[in-house]
Amino acid sequence: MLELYQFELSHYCEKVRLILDYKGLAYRKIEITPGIGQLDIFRMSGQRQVPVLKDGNEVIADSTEIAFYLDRKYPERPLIPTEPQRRSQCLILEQWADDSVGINARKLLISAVGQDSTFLTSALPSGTPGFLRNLVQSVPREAIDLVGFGAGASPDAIKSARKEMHRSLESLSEMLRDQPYLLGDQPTLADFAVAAMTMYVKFPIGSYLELPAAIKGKGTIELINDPLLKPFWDWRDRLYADFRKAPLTATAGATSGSSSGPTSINID
Ligand SMILES: N[C@@H](CCC(=O)N[C@@H](CS)C(=O)NCC(=O)O)C(=O)O
Repeated sequence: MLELYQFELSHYCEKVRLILDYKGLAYRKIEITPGIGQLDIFRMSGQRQVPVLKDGNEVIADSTEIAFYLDRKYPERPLIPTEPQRRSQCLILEQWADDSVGINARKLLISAVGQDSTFLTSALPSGTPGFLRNLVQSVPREAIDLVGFGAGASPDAIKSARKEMHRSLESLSEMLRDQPYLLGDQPTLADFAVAAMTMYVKFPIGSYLELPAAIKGKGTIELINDPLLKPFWDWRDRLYADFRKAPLTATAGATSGSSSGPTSINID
């Protein structure tokens, strides 16, 4: 069976999970502990980031490389159009989603954490004792803002990330006005990249991810509730309902001693 080495709360990993589900490929998730668990990832793939996909003896790192690999090896339900113009549009949109939407979404997550401490505790491993959870919940707002500064998310940066994200979601809503998917009648890699990269803007509501109930459907309120962006959120809900599957198998622990529940993401 395919093995996905991942962080449950990583949007790049979510992109690969969406793709695997769309293609109907069964896979086992292996949750990696940030830091120590990444040593195994380095040994396996020559780099430290997740997602990494293992298919027999093949090891593939990077969500885009994984998408190309899966389309080559499992051509049923293709992701990347073959017609040159649509192919270029698909790849440009995917790259934009990874680079621009994904990075702004990370900044917005930092801001959401500052506004609602549920986000912070939800990033803790599932076995974290209650007293530690309470301690984290009581971290003052100023301390969280400081961490945000450290991660390159000053209040100004968050403000412009919100503005850029609004503009992006508005354009995407416009693209979806007369067609069901970003490039026409069939979903492509562009749809799955955009859907995954907006995970931190609004966490999916269904039980697709191992998320605490308290943060499902939550995110950046202004962007979730803006009626102008409704076509975008309707499209994402439909994409999840039609293609994303609820987890089939329990999360397995990696050899390096990873936890079995969602673990914290590493915000660069
Ligand atoms: N370009 C990569 C980005 C992967 C990435 O940034 N992964 C993050 C998790 S969201 C990671 O592994 N961070 C840990 C680290 O950089 O040490 C892809 O598309 O897969």
